[in-house]
Amino acid sequence: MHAKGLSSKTVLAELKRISEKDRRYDDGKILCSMCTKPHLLAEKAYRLFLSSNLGDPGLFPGSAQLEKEVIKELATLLHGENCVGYLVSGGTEANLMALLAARNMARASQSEVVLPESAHFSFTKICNLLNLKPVYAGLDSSFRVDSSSVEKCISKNTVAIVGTAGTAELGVIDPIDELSHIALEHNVWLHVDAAFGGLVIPFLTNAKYNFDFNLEAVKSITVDPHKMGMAAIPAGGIIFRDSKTLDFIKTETPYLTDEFQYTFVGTRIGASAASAWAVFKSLGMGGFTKIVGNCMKTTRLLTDGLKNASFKLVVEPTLNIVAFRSRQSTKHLAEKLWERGWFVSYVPRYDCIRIVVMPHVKKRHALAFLKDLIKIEKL
Ligand code: 0PR
Repeated sequence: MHAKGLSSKTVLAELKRISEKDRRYDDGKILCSMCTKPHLLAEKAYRLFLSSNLGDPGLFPGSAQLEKEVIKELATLLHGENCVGYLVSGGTEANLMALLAARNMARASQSEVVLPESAHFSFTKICNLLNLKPVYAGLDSSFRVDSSSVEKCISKNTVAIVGTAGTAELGVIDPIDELSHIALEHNVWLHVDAAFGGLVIPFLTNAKYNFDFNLEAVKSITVDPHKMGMAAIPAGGIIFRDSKTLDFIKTETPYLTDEFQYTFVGTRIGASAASAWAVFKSLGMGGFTKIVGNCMKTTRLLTDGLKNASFKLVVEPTLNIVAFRSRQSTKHLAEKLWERGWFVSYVPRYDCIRIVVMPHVKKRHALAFLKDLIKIEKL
């Protein structure tokens, strides 16, 4: 640290210079991210609530109200009108809180969780933290979890089954209705990781999927405003069907303004709640439907372009995620794309390039990408 502080002008100039090293969503070249440029109102709302802390809600009742209202919006969207929940740091913490509740409620001696092979890597961290044994179920030919494999994985130690509504790598939706039957039959907790899909699937106009609290066995859902919700980071969401389950995750907070906390993170930014609240109010169902519709249109434009250029899709996209392979080395192609400023993911599990068509990826970016891709592949 400097002995004497620098002037604001110097500090800001330095920050500006360093910030230029970061990639910008506006360039339309970040194709590997599930986050996007926050909605303009999200940014403004964030600034208004910058110093509020949801970890001590007695001091910030306004922010606490916003959190409640955002959770209510999310729960209603997912057909869980009487559900409860919290805004957390992201999908990882949301999944953690769900499995913590399931594990503590079941009280098995050696707890196991049945996970699709395609589950997000956050579950590896969570199993490690909660001392849960992951038991992996296989996928079917369309990369959805195979429900007969899930059923075979269940034992007397199973505390939860997880299904994903919008997998991170391919955007596939597991057959949550089938998982719900299995969970009911075996009386185990069903958690749905809809971190990404939870704010996409309800707005699809030409396909309907049953994946939420409409299904009786679904006890908890992860749904993240900081992904397709266009809220500022960090804004994850965990929703529980039943308020009684909160007893299994509560921690006493002896000297704070609230008696208990129900999240892993203690000090939580109230600005996240304000930013999600602003987006929901400003866009409404109509606004989200339009944004998701545009993402899906761009997704189709990309898939058609890829097919015309003889690239092979791993699977037809369900959501706004495209996965494809090159005729030569896909990994090498991904590296060449990065060198030329196209930021794509290479997914080793499927030996494919993944593109997430977030709202910042416009039609013109997709067309420019296709043009460059065809050139780059020939190099
Ligand atoms: N569940 C699913 C289905 C996810 O896709 C993700 C994150 C998580 C849980 C975990 O969420 P948090 O990262 O909020 O804890 N999916 C993205 C991914 O792994 C996260 C991401 C976002 C990665 C932006 C890169 C990036 O630039 O692809």
